[in-house]
Amino acid sequence: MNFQWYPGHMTKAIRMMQENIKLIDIIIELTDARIPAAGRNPDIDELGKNKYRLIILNKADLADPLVTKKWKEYYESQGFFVMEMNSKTGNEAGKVKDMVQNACAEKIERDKKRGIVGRPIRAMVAGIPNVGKSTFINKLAGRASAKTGNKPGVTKGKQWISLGKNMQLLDTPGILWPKFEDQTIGLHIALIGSLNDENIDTTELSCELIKILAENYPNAIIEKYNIDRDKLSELEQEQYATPASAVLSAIAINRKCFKQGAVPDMDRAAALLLDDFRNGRLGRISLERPENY
Ligand SMILES: Nc1nc2c(ncn2[C@@H]2O[C@H](COP(=O)(O)OP(=O)(O)O)[C@@H](O)[C@H]2O)c(=O)[nH]1
Ligand SMILES: [Mg+2]
Repeated sequence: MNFQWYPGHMTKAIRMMQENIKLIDIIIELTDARIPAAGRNPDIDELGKNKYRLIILNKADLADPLVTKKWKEYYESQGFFVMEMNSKTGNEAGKVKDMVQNACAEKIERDKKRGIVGRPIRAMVAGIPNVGKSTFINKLAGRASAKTGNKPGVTKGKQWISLGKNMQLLDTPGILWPKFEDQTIGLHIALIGSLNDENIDTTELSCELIKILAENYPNAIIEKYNIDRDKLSELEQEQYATPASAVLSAIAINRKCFKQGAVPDMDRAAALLLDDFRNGRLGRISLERPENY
């Protein structure tokens, strides 16, 4: 499969970040806990090389907790401050503020020696579209101050949100467009639903998901859709069937998605499977493991 992103957006977003980055002490970078590697744009390391760094493994409620723990250790070993988070509940918002103060301790100490006391730490949130930046900012601010939704918000004037007396947050997050350095990255971003499905063959996409799950979560689909293993073997014998398409047929049968003539409707089954996966209804699943990076 082939995945692309319109490159025009990228230069504009990077320019915006280069301007804003001068104003801040720390970058709070959000990445999706299900795809912590593909969900980061590596340009941020160059952009933020003189800044304190905090990585938020967001949507941790949808990811495999054991794998998320390994990712936390992985990024910590690279010198980042790391936290896992569910921005929808925002329960960890207080902890984020504490961690920002910790991450910037050196600077706070340096300020103190110069007689500067009580100057708030300035932070910017950054991440790829749909990772949860607006939701995160709202929860940190404790009110609906940033636009949420599936499209990146409209930029207005530069505004700071005060988070107590110790911290200020730029209300416009830095949008990092994903970098499709290899097709696995594009695939993973498409699977979590952060690429527009309109231009993607979702049936093919769902077969890729089936292959990944078969390897790492072999029971997730079988259990969710009550699939009988003998029936599955039967479907695999059909003409043109592949192991993945047979699973998709079985899902169609289980969910009673049929076209005329009682033919399993693969497209509807694919849409259903992707939707169930993206909303955590197949369980907490991680698509990437630090061992492979
Ligand atoms: N399950 C879950 N969903 C989240 C989380 N954070 C954000 N979302 C959802 O992800 C979608 C995109 O969020 P948004 O804040 O608009 O992303 P942005 O494009 O980075 O600003 C929305 O539907 C949010 O409700 C999270 O931690 N867990
Ligand atoms: Mg947004």
